[in-house]
Amino acid sequence: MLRIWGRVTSVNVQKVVWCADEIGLACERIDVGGKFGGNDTAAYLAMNPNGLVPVIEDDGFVLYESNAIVRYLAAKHSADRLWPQDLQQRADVDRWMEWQSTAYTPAMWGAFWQLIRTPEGQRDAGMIEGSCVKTDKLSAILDAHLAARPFLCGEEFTAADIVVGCAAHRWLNLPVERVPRPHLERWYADLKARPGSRQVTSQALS
Ligand SMILES: N[C@@H](CCC(=O)N[C@@H](CS)C(=O)NCC(=O)O)C(=O)O
Repeated sequence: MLRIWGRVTSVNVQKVVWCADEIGLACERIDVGGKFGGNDTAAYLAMNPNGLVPVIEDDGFVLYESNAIVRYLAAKHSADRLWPQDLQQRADVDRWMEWQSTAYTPAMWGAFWQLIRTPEGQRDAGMIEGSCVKTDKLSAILDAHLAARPFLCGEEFTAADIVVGCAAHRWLNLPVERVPRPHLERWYADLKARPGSRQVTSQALS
């Protein structure tokens, strides 16, 4: 059975949990990281020397890096759906996955860290503001893109919707004033209605 190490409050663990649920894969998840600790033991570092979550083990194969894990699971179990076989369609999915990990999630990190993980009174208002401005600019790109299609890569839900969806869950639930982005909000509501997303989209930010 697939094993996932990582606390489900981590956005990177959420991607893997959601992907496994979309596929309908039975898995065991072990709480590691954050308040659970356990990611600095020799055994854990042997699986991921970075000491970060998530890590998976699948029939003896160990893998870390959340987007690599999502690609692996999607290619193995859902090559017709989550990870398209057509080269250009797959590159489109891959592009949005890169965008999530290199642009969207890093942009919102400051606001998330300050508002959710930093006690009130110690928060850096400038960092929150800067992070929100950057994230809104990127959200405007998503919004315009989603105005023309139901999912990120067209008519079908793919792995791109999972990883960008996890980031959008974080952004749309931060206690900040956001510019209304109706297409982004419609897409997120559609994702939220999917049974596969529930372990993620029902989570309060923490
Ligand atoms: N690029 C890595 C980043 C992993 C990462 O930064 N994980 C964070 C949680 S989101 C972590 O392990 N933090 C330490 C902890 O939870 O104790 C990935 O996508 O898997």
